[in-house]
Amino acid sequence: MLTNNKNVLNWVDEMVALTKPDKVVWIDGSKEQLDEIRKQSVESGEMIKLNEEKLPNCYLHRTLPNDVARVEHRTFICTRNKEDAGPTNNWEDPQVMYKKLGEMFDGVMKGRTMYVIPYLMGPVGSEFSKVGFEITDSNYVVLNMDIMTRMGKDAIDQLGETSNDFVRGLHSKADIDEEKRYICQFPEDNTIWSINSAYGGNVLLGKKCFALRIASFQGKNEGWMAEHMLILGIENPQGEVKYICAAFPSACGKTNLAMLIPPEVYKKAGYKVWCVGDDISWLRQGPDGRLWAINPENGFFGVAPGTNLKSNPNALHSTEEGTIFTNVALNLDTNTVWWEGLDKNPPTNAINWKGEKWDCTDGSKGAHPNSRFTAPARNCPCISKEFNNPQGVPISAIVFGGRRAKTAPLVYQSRDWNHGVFVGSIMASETTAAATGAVGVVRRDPMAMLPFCGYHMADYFQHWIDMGQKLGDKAPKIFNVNWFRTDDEGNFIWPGFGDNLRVLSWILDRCEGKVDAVETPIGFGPKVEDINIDGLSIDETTVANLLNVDKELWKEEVGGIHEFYGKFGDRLPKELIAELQTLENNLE
Ligand code: GTP
Ligand code: SPV
Ligand code: MN
Repeated sequence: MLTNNKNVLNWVDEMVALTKPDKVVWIDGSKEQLDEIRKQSVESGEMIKLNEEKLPNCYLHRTLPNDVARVEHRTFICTRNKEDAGPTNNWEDPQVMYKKLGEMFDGVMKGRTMYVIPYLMGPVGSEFSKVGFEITDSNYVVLNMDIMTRMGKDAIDQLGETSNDFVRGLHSKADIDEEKRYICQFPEDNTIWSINSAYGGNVLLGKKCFALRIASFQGKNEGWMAEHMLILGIENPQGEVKYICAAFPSACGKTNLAMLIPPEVYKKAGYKVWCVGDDISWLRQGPDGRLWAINPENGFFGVAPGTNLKSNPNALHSTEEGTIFTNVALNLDTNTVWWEGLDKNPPTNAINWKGEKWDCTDGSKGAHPNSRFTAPARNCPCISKEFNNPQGVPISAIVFGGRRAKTAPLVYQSRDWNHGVFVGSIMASETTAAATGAVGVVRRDPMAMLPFCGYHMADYFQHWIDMGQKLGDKAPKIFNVNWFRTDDEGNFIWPGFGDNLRVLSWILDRCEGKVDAVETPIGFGPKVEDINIDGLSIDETTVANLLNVDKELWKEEVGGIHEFYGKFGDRLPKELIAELQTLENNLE
């Protein structure tokens, strides 16, 4: 036991009585303890130790083929009133769910070790950080939580001896039975129960379950925001750094944007990019009235496929030490890892993500499309010096974006905060492999929070509007981007990745009032000549195409927005209805 806090001890006792483990181990975060767990995991085959010279302290883990992504259809928000979960969440009554899962958790850890993991979301010593405990029977969870959070004593110290303000997470792999898989949030009790998965976002309870679903609910009640947003800093040649938060749906480019390498012309001019976070932001109004962000996480749970020295060298370098790879291919000749898009030389002597001998010429994939790396933030060559700053960083712009083959232009700016909330609320994006289900289907995903909002989505929109009221003229400017427009052959038109800085520069120039814009039916767009294409192979005609707002497509879009908004009935803020009306008028 690491603490005398009775609230923690009583809860752990209850969970021990329920799950009946053979042994209880409190995780203090010490190297000796973690080394022992790593050793056991290698002995049991749960993890494979990789080449110590090429990838020191790195491991490979494979999950079952039925357990490779978040499961949105089995994720529940359990509030006492069904209404409070809203039309976009699965709901069950908390008493019913506790009973149902209670039966499944009863005795589930017999013959197993229970780990009790204290962890902190947010920088040590920050008044914005929050404490969680995760109880789990998975070594993989312990070792991933060590990378993704500040684990052990820091969390115990932050909680103190008497506080009851911590999130109670219970996880068991159980039988990894997908028919009995449940990811349940009880926002009114600060509680998360997850069973029958051993994969990423389903089981690393500090991440989506706490830092988004529970925290969004806390934020609404406490006057702050928990968002699915990266945080990056852009340093100009004068050495000033401005910070941007960006919300894109899963597997739509947050990690890539957060660590981008400036294109040559920007590098030469003296621009630098600093990563504060790649997935989640907690945002509050600071004493100066501006909006400030912290990254609650301590590592990156990033998409492996497509990550390479050209697309995202900073992410790749982050994985060179102390990293856990999940569901990638194993190169048997070198005992290193490989995934699609890493390089053009797939290993000829290899094991695929399913653990089978893999023939790279037979058209099958070596790595799962949602294979991931869990890498410590400290490894990232461009990690911001503010990463551990308890105050966080002040935000100049908020950027929304998704994967849209046609409708959304490369970039546009909202007319004001409420219009920006509207722009976020109508986000739509093609689905990706980050969740189970069909890939490439366009769906509404407001603020990239559809799978992560822990309460009624219309109340969430209202909360955004309220935050804008509080921030007044200190509020960040709000933009929308789309890196994924395609030509008639289906190829991406915009080069993307590092070149996205060209768009971010326009965004910052707008924030500083340094550049004009053109008014379009959907908001302010750049003048073609204001997107710097120096050093790119595309010309101004292509840029004009990328910026084009097709009125006919947008009229269709309005139909989809009406349908989506229809779900929320009276609870939808009237400000958003007015914005939709304005859009319709502008399209006439
Ligand atoms: P989660 O971790 O699931 O939240 O994903 P993410 O939003 O961090 O996405 P990530 O940066 O890992 O990118 C996902 C996929 O999008 C990868 O396959 C990238 O190669 C691709 N991608 C990222 N940025 C761009 C871009 O600017 N253009 C294009 N065409 N593809 C991109
Ligand atoms: C996402 O799907 O947005 C992720 C991966 O960041 S997971 O942690 O599995 O949710
Ligand atoms: Mn994510």
